[in-house]
Amino acid sequence: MQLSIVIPSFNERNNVRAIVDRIEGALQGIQLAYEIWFIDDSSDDTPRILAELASQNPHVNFHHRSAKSGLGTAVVEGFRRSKGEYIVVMDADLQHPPELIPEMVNQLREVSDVVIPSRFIAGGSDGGLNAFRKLVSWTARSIGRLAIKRLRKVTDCTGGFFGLRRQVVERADLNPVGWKILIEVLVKGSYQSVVEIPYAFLARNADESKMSLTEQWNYLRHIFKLLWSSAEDRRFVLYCLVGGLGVLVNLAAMSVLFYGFRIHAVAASVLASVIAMIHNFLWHDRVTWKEHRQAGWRKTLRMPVFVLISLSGIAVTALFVRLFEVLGLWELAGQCVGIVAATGWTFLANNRWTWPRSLQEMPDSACETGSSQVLYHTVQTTRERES
Ligand SMILES: Nc1nc2c(ncn2[C@@H]2O[C@H](COP(=O)(O)OP(=O)(O)O)[C@@H](O)[C@H]2O)c(=O)[nH]1
Ligand SMILES: [Mg+2]
Repeated sequence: MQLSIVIPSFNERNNVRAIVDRIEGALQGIQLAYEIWFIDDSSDDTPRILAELASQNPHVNFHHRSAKSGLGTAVVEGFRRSKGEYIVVMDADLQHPPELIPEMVNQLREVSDVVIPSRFIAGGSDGGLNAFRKLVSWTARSIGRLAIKRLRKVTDCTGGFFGLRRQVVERADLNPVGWKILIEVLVKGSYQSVVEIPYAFLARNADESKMSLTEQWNYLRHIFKLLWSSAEDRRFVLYCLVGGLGVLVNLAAMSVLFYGFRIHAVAASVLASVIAMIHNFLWHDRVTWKEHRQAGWRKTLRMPVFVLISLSGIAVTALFVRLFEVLGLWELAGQCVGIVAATGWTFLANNRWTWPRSLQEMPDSACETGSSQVLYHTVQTTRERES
């Protein structure tokens, strides 16, 4: 079997026939052995229609699960049951055009391990959503791309339309929370290249969207779970937590020194900052960058380098305050922006110079044992290429 098309379905009685017809039309005349797998959780008569379709059409298979166990696990079940060398995952409601499948298979055959039709590259569009859902979708994508390195270069990581070579997921322990199976595949799969091709996401063909607030919540849980399972992605969150804790330590130390020991305010302030800096250093050394252990002379450099970088962070913050002052803006806002910028800068600098990866280091987690260098690229539409 060359191609398996996996379709999760829930109460899509008015769509399943149409999507099979469209897929058959799209693959007509192409020499390709393929199967269609519906993984269905419906509570209406969709399973009856699927059984009918399967009896009439040898390409169609379906598995009905008695409980509504979620879109993500339905796709994993589809991976398990299907046999194709290439897999395409798509929704049942025709928001994902089956006419793109031949191009996706071409990409998988000749170019890339993973192919993602994208609404957000030149030639693509997401006309299928109203303004509110576009905003929600943009926010969700941005959170995912900010939090997780492997999603950063993918413009459409939250859509349910993608293709892959089977070996990408063959050995991956997929355990998605909720709907966004693609982010699970991108984080846990083994692949060397991802290509995005443009497409127009259209309005639903029939029946209703099953998206809900619970699913948005599940998405955040999923992102957090993936982020926490990767030392590399977890690091920035830990860095911010330690920094926040450091502020509390700073204030507590200042209170004790100034009110308790009656030390001069300026001296107490400087001492409190030094104590906080040491506190932060120890946490970062033992927890935040614990995988980046150094040996020999490199080890003794950590503390002075950390102090220098912390001082440069103070300078960055002050620079922003000065900039806001010059522009006639509120200085306190400048301080806030400065703190954000300094946090980003000092994190990157510490990652690079205080705790650089040592050569003997083990991969950070199981998630990172796959390909470390992934090639990302996009292609233009056929129309654009011809013109
Ligand atoms: N098997 C299964 N499929 C589901 C479930 N929830 C949604 N789906 C299917 O997942 C696809 C995407 O859902 P849809 O309602 O179109 O979401 P939207 O496009 O984000 O509005 C459709 O094919 C649904 O039928 C579920 O719990 N189980
Ligand atoms: Mg849909």
